[in-house]
Amino acid sequence: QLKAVIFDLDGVITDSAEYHYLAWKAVADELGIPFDRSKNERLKGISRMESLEIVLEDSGLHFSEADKAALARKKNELYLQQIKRITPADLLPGIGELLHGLRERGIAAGLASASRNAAYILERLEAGSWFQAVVDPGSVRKGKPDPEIFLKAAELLGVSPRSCVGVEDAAAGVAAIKAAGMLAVGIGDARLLGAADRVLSSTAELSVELLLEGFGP
Ligand code: G16
Ligand code: MG
Repeated sequence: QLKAVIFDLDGVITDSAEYHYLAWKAVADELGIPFDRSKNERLKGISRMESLEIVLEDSGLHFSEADKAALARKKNELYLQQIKRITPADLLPGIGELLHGLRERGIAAGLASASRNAAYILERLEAGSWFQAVVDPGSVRKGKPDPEIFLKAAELLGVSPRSCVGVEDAAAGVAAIKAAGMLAVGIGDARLLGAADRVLSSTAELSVELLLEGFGP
């Protein structure tokens, strides 16, 4: 029986994944490092500092820890400039209706975002009250693709991972959901999210009925 749906934030609840890309792109451009959308794909769901390592790999550039911290801070400042403009109209298509439908049926909603800005984004979207549990990424030892953040969300909601569906736009996130023993719905390119039980090209295709399908009659 479906008891909870655990959502990723960036790229699922709102399109902040695009803002992460733009901010990393600006940092990479300034350093003269090649960075494109295919490389950006690898940063999705990955923590800020791990993302920086991926941006810097193969650049031949070496930075001290203090310089790396400054680059990560710069990226976050650029990112914050973008996300402060988020309004409730920036919920991705179908997400508001889905959260509504879940509540009507007594199915819980949880948030498993690697972003330290997740609470602020939920506030901007005025969507915080729809989630019965929001995992603090600072409390998670291993990031996606480790299942820890999804398991933590299930634990906070008091449900078994077997009765959860996870929704993700990143390959690392889908891997985390599967490793947690949950059903995975991927949003995006099926070639990148093939490990998911179901891949949808857009959040607009999400519905309570579709999520219930994975649990049989
Ligand atoms: C998100 C993004 C990642 C980002 C990470 C950390 O995770 O997908 O690209 O690097 O959060 O974000 P921040 O720098 O805001 O702490 P998710 O799990 O919501 O997709
Ligand atoms: Mg994401």
